[in-house]
Amino acid sequence: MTLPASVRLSEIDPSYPVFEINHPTCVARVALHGAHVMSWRPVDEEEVLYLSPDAVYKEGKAIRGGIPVCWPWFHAHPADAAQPSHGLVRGRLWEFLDAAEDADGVTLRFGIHVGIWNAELTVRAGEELEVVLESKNVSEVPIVVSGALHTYLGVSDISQVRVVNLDGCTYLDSSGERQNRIQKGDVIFNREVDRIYDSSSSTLLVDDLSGRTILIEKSGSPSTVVWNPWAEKAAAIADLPDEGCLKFCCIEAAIANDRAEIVMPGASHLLMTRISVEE
Ligand code: TA6
Repeated sequence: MTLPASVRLSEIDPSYPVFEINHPTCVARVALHGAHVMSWRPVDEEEVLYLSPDAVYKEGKAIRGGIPVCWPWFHAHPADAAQPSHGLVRGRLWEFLDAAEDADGVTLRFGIHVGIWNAELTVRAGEELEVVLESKNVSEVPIVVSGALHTYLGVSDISQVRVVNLDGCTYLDSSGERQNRIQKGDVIFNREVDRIYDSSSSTLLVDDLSGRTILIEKSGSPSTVVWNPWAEKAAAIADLPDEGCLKFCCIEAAIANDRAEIVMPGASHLLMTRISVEE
């Protein structure tokens, strides 16, 4: 495997390879399991993503933090409760396709094939982080695809952050009894938040304590998921420390199951998220 000068292959253990990027623009790590971005920061910034110190690194288990790739469905399988939550690929070993670098950053490409499902994931890490999931239909019949780029963004204190630009959007509130609601103003966090917004627009994560604002752009995504489990649910998540829920907010470029894309034979669907730190 030939890698550009700014990419080095390391391992968490011999069966768990990780691409380490040290480029003039950014520092990042991407695991081959799940094609999972574990960390990323522009070179003169603090880490942008949250990675649980209790994350488990083993085949079949998704890393808690970073950017899990949930695909080819979001959350519960729409028809078969026996299928795993959030799809089939977040804990699997992907194939490394290639890597390249230029003055603006590093591009890594990964591929996966599970039954009728084929995808490619492109990670472009530089001053911005861009992740593109391409669902490719190489079969003879239409396929139905949903999913999410389930981004965990690090925050100073969850009670001090706001998510901006969802005002007026309808959403499915999945905390407690599922209900449809309308967002009024910014999203704030003072209890569990588990919401699927009807929105294909960008959002901003404003961290009032640290003074940092993160811009989350996206495309190919009719749903924005915002999630923080809050203390009680977090306590039941084994790979998250008790205080972990204070330190992240998930903002996910998603395709909810009821907004699933039909991909025709020979066609592709692109789901993209782009993250940058606002000046
Ligand atoms: O995207 C939000 C969500 O679906 C929540 O309902 C919550 O369960 C979360 O993802 C994490 O799921 P996981 O399977 O990674 O524990």
